[in-house]
Amino acid sequence: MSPRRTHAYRPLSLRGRAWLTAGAVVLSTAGVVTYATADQPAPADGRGGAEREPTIRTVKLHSESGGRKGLERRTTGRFSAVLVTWDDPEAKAKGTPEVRTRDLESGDWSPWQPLDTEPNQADGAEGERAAARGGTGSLWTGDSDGIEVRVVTADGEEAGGQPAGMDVKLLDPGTDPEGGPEPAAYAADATDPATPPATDQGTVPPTADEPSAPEPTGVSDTPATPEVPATPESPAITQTPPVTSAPPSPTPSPTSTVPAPRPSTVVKPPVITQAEWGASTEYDGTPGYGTKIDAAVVHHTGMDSDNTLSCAQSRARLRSIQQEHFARGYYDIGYNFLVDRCGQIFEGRSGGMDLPVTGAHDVGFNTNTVGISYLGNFESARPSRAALDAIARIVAWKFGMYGIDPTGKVTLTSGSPKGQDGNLVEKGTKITLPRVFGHRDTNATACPGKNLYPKLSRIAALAKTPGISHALPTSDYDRDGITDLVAGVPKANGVRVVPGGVDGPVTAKKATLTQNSPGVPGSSESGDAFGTATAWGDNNGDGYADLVIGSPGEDDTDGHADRGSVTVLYGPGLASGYSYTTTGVTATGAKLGSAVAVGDFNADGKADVFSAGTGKGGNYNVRLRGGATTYGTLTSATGPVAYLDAATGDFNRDGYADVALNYRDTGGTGRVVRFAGSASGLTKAGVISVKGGRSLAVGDFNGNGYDDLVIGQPVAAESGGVSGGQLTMLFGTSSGFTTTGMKVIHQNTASVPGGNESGDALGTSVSAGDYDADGYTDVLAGAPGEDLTRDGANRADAGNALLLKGGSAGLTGSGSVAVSQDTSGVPGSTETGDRLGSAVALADLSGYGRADLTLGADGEDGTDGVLIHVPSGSRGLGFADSVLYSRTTLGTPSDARLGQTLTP
Ligand SMILES: [Ca+2]
Ligand SMILES: [Ca+2]
Ligand SMILES: [Ca+2]
Ligand SMILES: [Ca+2]
Repeated sequence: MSPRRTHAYRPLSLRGRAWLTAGAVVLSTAGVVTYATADQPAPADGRGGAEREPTIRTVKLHSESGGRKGLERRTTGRFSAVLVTWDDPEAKAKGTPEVRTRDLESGDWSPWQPLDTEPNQADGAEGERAAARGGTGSLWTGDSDGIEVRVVTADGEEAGGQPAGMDVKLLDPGTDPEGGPEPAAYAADATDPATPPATDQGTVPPTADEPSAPEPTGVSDTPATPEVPATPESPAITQTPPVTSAPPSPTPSPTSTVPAPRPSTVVKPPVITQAEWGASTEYDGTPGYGTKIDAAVVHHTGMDSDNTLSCAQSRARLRSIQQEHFARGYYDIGYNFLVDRCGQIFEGRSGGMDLPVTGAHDVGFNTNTVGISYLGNFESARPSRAALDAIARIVAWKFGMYGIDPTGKVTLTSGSPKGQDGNLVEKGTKITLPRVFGHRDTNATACPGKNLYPKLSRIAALAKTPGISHALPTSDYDRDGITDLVAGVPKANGVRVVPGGVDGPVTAKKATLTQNSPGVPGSSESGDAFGTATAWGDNNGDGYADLVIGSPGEDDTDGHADRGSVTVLYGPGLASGYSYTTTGVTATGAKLGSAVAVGDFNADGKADVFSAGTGKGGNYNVRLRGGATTYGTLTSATGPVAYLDAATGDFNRDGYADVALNYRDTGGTGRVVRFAGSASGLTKAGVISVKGGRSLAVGDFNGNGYDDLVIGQPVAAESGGVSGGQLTMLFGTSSGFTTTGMKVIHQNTASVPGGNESGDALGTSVSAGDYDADGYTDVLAGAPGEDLTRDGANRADAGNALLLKGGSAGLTGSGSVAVSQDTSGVPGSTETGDRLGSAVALADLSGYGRADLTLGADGEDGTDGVLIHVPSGSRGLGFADSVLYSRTTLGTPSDARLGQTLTP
């Protein structure tokens, strides 16, 4: 084993910011205040440090000759977002207000960043009140303690003639609220009391229900409220502008009458409430209500800096947007809902998520619409699949209260004059629009951005699918916005859970789960193979990912050896849940839990569990939430099949999650069987015409909204194809998979690094994720049998992995990258038998929207095994920031073959 690094690192998305470095000059002149920086830096994710209340500081800009306005560099209190405001709402800044800020941690000054003017979008009385001041939108700066402001023309000259009363508001969103639900008490799931006779396929009714997770508790009803801190003595510091009274509203006329909530035909998606994201409840007014919901208006926040946030920072960003909206005179945050790229949904404006609360997001059209904003600038960024799905779920739930067709059209009447704050439609004039439209359809704005706007029809179509009530896929058990890593160590009957973090997986918070862990059902016995297969999904519908773990070597208490079992552990505690075993097939040797997958097959809002076993010709078990089980065999053979792997997605885009299952039949041929979700559950749809292999992954490789399948086929004798292994990609369609446009990729494919050699075993492992945030799912595939030459010597089975890019034509060889321990920056070096690529995961473990590479090498360090994490950031793959997790790092036993299995 060669030298390795286990240093901490920061992802490229942070490191890559090309901040100009300059001395932290603090200018102090008469009447100008420099702030003391007494605040202690806290972690970037706002957790774990000292609690801080949200605060807003206002600093007046200086008047300079010729009516120029600005602010010299100065040290300030801590803030994370800024906006510039001025007295006359009708006035416009001459040119563009720009800021530079000093990073709290590094002390580096940022380059100049523009602030976009954002017209007030409120109507009626709120509009009158909000019209008291002009201003820009808020810019997320990251944790900062210094500011410099200027207003410049396009050629960079400071511009004169600026509006009176210009100031900059420094927004400190404070820390995330503490608290979360207590782990559910463990209760064992009842075993099916009457096992039906063994048949090829069958169903059993639900037995005892799974224990349900508690409602979130411990969340304060009165979270931290924004306060203006004790201000240094200076006339330059003022409080947020006082609330002014507003005259009665003209049309449209939201009322203060609170309507009765209406039930929806669609299950409510998991929403992070105002209390959970730490909203202020010091509202500046009382939002009114419409009478119904007619349409959804989709927005983006439009700031490039929002594209650089981790989803772990979304809660803080929401608090800063609420602070901005307060500062601009709104009653509360203007949007009704917000989403982020990870698919987290946040409650926006208060007043009742299930009511037609009038927002402040689209002047003239705030009444009887729901405003949904996606954090980010989608003029530049590409929307994520998770976010589009989340928006569709909100639309469907809200529309389901009123029986509205999301793909229909609606005629709306403008309630504010044309030209007011960008409104395009004269007051009283009717306009016919899609039920899901963009802000730019009614306002002179680019919002929701050129990359999101074309997706609105897809959002509407998704919202209309019969399976729209589906649980949102999640791999985030602690609900901090970041996918969490799981490494199965079945030889040691355990799994390691390493939570994601803004700087990558947080090994200090790693957890070891075995059947002897508190709250985990069963007990650990030699040969259980607990951890052979693992999958994330939200089984109890509380928004926290739950972990499903297969133990194919588990014996039952009646003496059936290797019957196998499946354990479900609820997030965030992973210390409660239930387990179950086979139904309906011969018990001994069934080995249930050889493969598992989690998806909402019947789209009731709670994810269900699919599992399969190798025994008895292969068998499967579909357990819907609530316990109803269907089961069957894979083949008519009596001997064992091999190499099970399951993956889930929505191949026909009907909203119901589907499953693909790989096995090698008793004749030695690889097969893939497709299962289709529907309102009644998951049913076996048949073996597909393309041969199987040893691994499967699902993603939307061509970005058309249908999930596609990639089959890893490492062994020619099982799959056909080339001797060194290959990948076969099939497109999903409205009727399932099609071989039309099917792609086969191997190391002799054009643009793919390396060359095909017998025994490379490319496709032993595959995983799907979007590593470059272009909206197309990419694939990471392991070739643990790849021999590599280092220092003139052949290193047999050193192993490597291939990263293949998705695009409008799906996966091709174009742009593919090979990664091994000889890649510059990757820890260690290639050695005989390392088997890098024994398992792979392509998952965003830092929340920046780019999937990182996690590679298992189960033959490294003898048979101890290791994991290697290669982050992906805005500058590309961060090989130099790769980290190796050894047996010592993760606390696995020796010879346990860490790196044998990874989730997803
Ligand atoms: Ca997480
Ligand atoms: Ca859950
Ligand atoms: Ca489906
Ligand atoms: Ca991609």
